[in-house]
Amino acid sequence: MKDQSRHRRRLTLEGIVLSRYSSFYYVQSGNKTWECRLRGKHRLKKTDVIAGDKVEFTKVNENQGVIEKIKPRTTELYRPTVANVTQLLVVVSLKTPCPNWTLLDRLLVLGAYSNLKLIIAFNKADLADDDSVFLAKEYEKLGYKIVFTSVKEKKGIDELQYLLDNEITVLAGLSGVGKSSLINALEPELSLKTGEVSSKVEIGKHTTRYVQLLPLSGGGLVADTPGFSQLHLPMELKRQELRFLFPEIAKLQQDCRFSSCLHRQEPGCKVRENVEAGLLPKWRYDNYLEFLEEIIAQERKY
Ligand SMILES: Nc1nc2c(ncn2[C@@H]2O[C@H](COP(=O)(O)OP(=O)(O)O)[C@@H](O)[C@H]2O)c(=O)[nH]1
Ligand SMILES: [Mg+2]
Ligand SMILES: [Zn+2]
Repeated sequence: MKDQSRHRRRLTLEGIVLSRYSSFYYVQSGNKTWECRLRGKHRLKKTDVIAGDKVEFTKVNENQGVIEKIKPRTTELYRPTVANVTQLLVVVSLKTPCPNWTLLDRLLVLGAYSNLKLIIAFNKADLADDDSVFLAKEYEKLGYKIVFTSVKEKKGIDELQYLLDNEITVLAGLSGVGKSSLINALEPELSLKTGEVSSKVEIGKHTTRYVQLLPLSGGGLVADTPGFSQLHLPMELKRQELRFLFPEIAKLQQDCRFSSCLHRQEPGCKVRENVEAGLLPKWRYDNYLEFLEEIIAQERKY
């Protein structure tokens, strides 16, 4: 009798999983982080719950709880493994390291394919030269949300903050572009390690295991892992789908003579016409063709 009434008074809360360590899950709810375990051995498996999951948990004491239920996910990313991600923030440095435009386009394609909102932060604006700023601005014309930032001169940080509010954001970009510095500028208490500049893309097996979502004061969460660790295009991506992942190409789709136009050598291709007339950036089109060949080669293999 006594037990039952205690059971009835048990408080159920809702929260979001920030990280897992061994069999503990750190769940953010009501401005604090709860250390939770999973209910019973048979109902939920350890790997059923991932960072970003929205969960219901019952309170055990002021700091601990038991996860009872996972809510349906809106999105599910692998590498890094995060649920309910809403947007991808690609960080590009305008100098040291110099922008890699093909890598940027690849990341934008991957993000669009995962149905994520896309933001490009052009960082180290304090070091930028006119050429790279010019190219960066082209991305705005193409329809992307861009923001120029400088951690050094504290520029663009407020704007970035605003864009991350109430979103679950994963970061992507070369090592040394300033991802950790930007997160620190947004949330100084986090004091992430920064410093290394190299030309490597941050890839690593460990990134899949220890995903950690960092809470921002504006209610947003960011994955401290460098977003997409896999840079080859998804196996499932079909050659006919790629054209819809480049906004400027997608826009012209109906204007080509053939609705199936892949914008290579087809007659009456408006995309190629626009590129030749200088109305669309050539490097984007070249990257489109490069990715297209990659997909076609991939299709042939299987
Ligand atoms: N001049 C300048 N340097 C920056 C800026 N942002 C970051 N850095 C420097 O770039 C280096 C790499 O930064 P870090 O945040 O570790 O890059 P991450 O590898 O992408 O996380 C560090 O030495 C930073 O101090 C910036 O806006 N301007
Ligand atoms: Mg870093
Ligand atoms: Zn075409």
